[in-house]
Amino acid sequence: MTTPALLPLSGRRIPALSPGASSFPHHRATLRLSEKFILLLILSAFITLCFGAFFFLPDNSKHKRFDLGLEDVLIPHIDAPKMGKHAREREGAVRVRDEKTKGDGKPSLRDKIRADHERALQEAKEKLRKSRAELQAEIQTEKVRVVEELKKKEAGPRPLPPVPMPKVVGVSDGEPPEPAVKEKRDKIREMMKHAWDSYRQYGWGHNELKPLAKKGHTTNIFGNSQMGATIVDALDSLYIMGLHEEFKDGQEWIEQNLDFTGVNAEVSVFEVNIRFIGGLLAAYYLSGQEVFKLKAVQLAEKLLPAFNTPTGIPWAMVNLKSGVGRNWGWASAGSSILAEFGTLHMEFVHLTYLTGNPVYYQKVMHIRKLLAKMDRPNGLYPNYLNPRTGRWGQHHTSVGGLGDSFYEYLLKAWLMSDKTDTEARKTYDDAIEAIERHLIRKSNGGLTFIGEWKNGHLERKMGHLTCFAGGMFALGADGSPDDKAGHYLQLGAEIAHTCHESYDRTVLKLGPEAFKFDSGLEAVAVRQNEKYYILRPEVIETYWYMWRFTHDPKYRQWGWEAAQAIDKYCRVSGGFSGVKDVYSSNPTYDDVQQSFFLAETLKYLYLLFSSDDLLPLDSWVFNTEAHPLPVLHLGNITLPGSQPAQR
Ligand code: DMJ
Repeated sequence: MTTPALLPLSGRRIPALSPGASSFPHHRATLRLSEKFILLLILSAFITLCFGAFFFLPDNSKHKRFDLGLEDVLIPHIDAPKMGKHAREREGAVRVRDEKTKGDGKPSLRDKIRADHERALQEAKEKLRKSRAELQAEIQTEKVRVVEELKKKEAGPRPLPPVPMPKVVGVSDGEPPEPAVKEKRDKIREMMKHAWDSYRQYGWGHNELKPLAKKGHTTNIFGNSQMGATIVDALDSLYIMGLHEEFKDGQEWIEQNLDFTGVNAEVSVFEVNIRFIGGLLAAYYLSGQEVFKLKAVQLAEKLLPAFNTPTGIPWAMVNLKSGVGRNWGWASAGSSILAEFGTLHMEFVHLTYLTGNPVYYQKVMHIRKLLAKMDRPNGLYPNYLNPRTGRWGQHHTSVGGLGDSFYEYLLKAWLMSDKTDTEARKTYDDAIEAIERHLIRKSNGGLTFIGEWKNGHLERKMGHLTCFAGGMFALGADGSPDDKAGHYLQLGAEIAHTCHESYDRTVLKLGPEAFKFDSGLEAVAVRQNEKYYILRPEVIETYWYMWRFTHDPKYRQWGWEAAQAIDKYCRVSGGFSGVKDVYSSNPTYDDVQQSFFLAETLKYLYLLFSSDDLLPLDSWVFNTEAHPLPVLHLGNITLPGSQPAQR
């Protein structure tokens, strides 16, 4: 090894040494006095320096450069000048924030960071005390954990706990014995195929179809995203109609494309619940295919942030990605809508049943409890409730839009629990009693109608949406208080009749969106913007329930009239479209094939011409989008988070 030339101590250059030679000149064994003195001086200066450093430099754990954050603590050997740009910027930022938090009584950011640093230093010291073997074992365990986590991520979501499949009966067939009825049923099946095939061809993957433009249709209720709403909504109809190829196609699309991770869309909680979660759960129960259950649960998780409000009443809309919720701008005083937050119970109870996660059940029970505590003007539920204050908004009560399915779900919660949820039944009975007293009237021409309560007076107008109530009254007749079953069945029949009149008094034999009972008018629309028909199901839904409970042939007759009118006036080469004026013999189209046309309208028509053993009503309860969910015999099941059922 070559030793570098020594620097002259006295100004005289010492000759360079040859390789292998000692570093000291051999001709002189001792140092001169002056040289000794200089060496001593250097040595004493060095000792003083070390001594000073030991006593006077700040404690390591308090050193400024440790105020940078955890990663700096974990690499404490990095000197400040070697810090990266970001670390330096962060150091500055921390200092500024520290200044801001000083003197407010709370532990300063600096204290918190210091505590973190000390903990990390302690951990580091402990690590250093460990033997090499122990450290290697720890590293190995950590490696295994990371690999496991990666595997889990690749394998997708955690499998759900196995739960017994509730009794599922009558999921197919239902062929009617009479050939004439079978012929009608076949026609409905053909209409379903036309609607589906057209969507398959022109709108596949979009939420809905524009049957005239022959392209996909997006709506704001699904955040203008492409979530395949028609596929999910139509699945169970396809299944019960025996359209198995189509069902398989839909299932494949769902398996490959229905993924909510990272979907940056602000969706309606209500619509996603009734169409997507309801549709997926029904498809799962009918077909037994796990994928539908998994997708329903994944989506439900994304809706949960909507409940993060001061009262627990959910926002109307939630962004699936950020979880940020808000209400419709048009809703009274920033309110949530009764028919929206009140139409979650059926699906959420099933979600808790299938996942073992009590959160869904708790969310809907919390809503129920909160409502039970509130004063109700005249015993009526206003349509608007502010989720921040927990106060009612405008006093507007309706059994149609904004209110409708809240009442429906009270009754169906009771039915779905195998009639054990008596609290729901009682709430339904009380609500219906108030509705009958304040909203239901007979017109001069003898038509029973359900009006709307607006700021202290009754508006004598009924919506197409309200027509579902005929079916609801019939469904709730059995089990009504004071043995009023006959009364409610009769009320259902009267509403069915009125709604049929609203169809029969038009040119197209299709019902308008809203109709009046005022100034000599009976069951007809007045305003131009109430004359449209958008393939809605409610009137046919009521015909079907009435048929099941009475077997009066007029309901099949009325249903057939409606089916023929739809086929004649709404059918186009690219599917089915809504029409803008049911009183015009030359109607224009709205160019939308609604997903509920496949989920509800065609399903109820098909069931109307099927035998009663297809989806029998003692085993199935239809959600508000006509997705059948099986009765959960809660007498035998205790939902996590619930009390055992009382009979
Ligand atoms: C459907 O989406 C549901 O029935 C909902 O409850 C209200 N109405 C539409 C169809 O008209």
